[in-house]
Amino acid sequence: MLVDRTVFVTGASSGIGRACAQAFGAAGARLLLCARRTDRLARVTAELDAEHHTFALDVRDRAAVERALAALPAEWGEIDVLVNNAGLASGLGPLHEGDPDDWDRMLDTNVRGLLNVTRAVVPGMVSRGRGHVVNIGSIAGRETYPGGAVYCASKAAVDRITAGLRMDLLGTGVRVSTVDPGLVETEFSVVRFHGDAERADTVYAGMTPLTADDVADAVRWVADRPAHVQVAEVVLLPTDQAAATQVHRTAR
Ligand code: NDP
Ligand code: 8X3
Repeated sequence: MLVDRTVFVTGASSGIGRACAQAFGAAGARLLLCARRTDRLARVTAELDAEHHTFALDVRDRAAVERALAALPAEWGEIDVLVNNAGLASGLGPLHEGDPDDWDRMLDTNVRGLLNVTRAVVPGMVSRGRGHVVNIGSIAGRETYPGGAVYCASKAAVDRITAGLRMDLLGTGVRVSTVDPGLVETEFSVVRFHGDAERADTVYAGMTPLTADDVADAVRWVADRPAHVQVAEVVLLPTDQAAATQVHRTAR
């Protein structure tokens, strides 16, 4: 059902977004891909055997999002599936000692960025009477953990936005889903710790995390259900994780 569908993945230069590009491409979809780092996007498309169109985009920049979507070549204008994946954590520590620039980065990307892209894409879906928005939420949107107040709040906002959008789109034929993973080993923790790869490694030490491909597989499955089936929520955890703060680790 994904053959020749146009799938737009934000944040496709790395991790889950890159894996979604590969999974949807392998399923025969046409890929619209964006991120800020175009060199990394080029590396992703070099691995793809799928029709694709890429562009540089910072989802935080509302005017740029509107311009980029309005300027798409006609053959790329009808988006069937939007994967709102672009996102990040910045910092991990007590709120009262936190850096407000970290808060802005997370809220501007994970919440405002997702809203910017959704606002630019969904009206076309409504006018065509079909479409699917798949948001990448997180276990962090369902549970708060120490040091993660703002990231968790941003993902809780994604959860509420997903539910609200589904209500707003009832009767239009447009579906809305969220895929909420637990620990996935990507560049996420390196970004969170501002490039400290050693600290990032400790997040996944002694346990087997999800891979980006595991998440992409779930996203592809969600998008590939028949038109009358709307998967509202998928929570995907590693077997070694039972809750945001409960992780089984063995010494290695
Ligand atoms: P990565 O850091 O590997 O990938 C993040 C992607 O988001 C990159 O492609 C990055 O591209 C893009 N991105 C970040 N900021 C922007 C921006 N302002 N505009 C456009 N693109 C942007 O991490 P993940 O793949 O793990 O993260 C993807 C999503 O999954 C995020 O929403 C994250 O919150 C969520 N998630 C991750 C989990 C994990 O444990 N890894 C678990 C649960 C959810 P570029 O820098 O080139 O712009
Ligand atoms: C990413 C998962 O637990 O590191 O959303 O916040 S976690």
